[in-house]
Amino acid sequence: MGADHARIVARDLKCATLQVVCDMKETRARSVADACDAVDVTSDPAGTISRQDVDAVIIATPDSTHASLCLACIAESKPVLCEKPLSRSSTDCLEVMEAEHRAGRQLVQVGFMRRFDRAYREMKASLDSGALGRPLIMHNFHRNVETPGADFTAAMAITNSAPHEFDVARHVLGTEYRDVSAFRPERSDALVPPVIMVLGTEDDQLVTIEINNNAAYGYDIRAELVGETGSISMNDVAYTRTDAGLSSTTGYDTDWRNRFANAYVSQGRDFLDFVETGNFSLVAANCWDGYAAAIVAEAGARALDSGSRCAIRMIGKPEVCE
Ligand code: ISE
Repeated sequence: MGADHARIVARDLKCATLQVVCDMKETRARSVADACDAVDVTSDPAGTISRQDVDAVIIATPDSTHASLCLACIAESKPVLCEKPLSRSSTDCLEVMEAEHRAGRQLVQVGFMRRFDRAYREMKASLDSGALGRPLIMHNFHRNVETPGADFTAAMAITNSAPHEFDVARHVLGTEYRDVSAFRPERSDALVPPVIMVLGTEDDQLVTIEINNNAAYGYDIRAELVGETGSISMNDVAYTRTDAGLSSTTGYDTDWRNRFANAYVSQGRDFLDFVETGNFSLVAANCWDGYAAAIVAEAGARALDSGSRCAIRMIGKPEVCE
């Protein structure tokens, strides 16, 4: 993802300069920097964040490093776009939120880019227009071709993949969650088996989420919002259909980077605008949203382990996060 964000800065954010590419493997940083005409390369994240020639930071490192790097950006008063999740730990998310509050200004944008995807934006607009009546249920399917590597654990279906749905469903519905139940098909012997979650919201709605990190056939994201008088669902986003040999076929993306390419660029443009003007995006996710996703993921993991419905208890929403 770091390489993808570098490409977006270099190719799509014309008012930005890709100043430094930082990676623990300097050779990898160099290859990305050469491909994106970055000014410099390093393997020192703290030094990069504090550089005078760096105005803003994009974090796309492993999940476990996100919170500490955000804290370093806040300490240097550098606006930061942090890839999701802000942290898998809700406590760490609160630490970042409190540090940002002490800094006296908003600095952290969290990379829940689905909010920028046209399908979810049309869903939210349709709901907000009243066309569907009061929302009752939102169904979500999140299917990856296969897990990205051996370090992707079964729990990460909930703590790494599902935060996208936790966030975008509460963003579209405009509510918070009250409880979660989680189930896994005992038949699956995959190292990261599918998970089904059913969440209740504070507005008495239901959100269903299927996460399948080893769907095999393609990268397939689906959503349907069901209201009292209508429903709106996400169409396939294939740009072409091939008709041949008595059949008609459309293809799937291999992963999220193509499927949400436009959303990543829109997210980056809103971040750049935030850096330049200090006006935080009306669409993007903030620290509170990062905390909300983490607290739901923690409850989802508990629900899966316990086999029972788990309450989701969040702190009161600080005024500054409204
Ligand atoms: C990955 O980290 C992402 O953010 C992708 O959008 C998601 O589809 C995938 O399941 C996650 O592992």
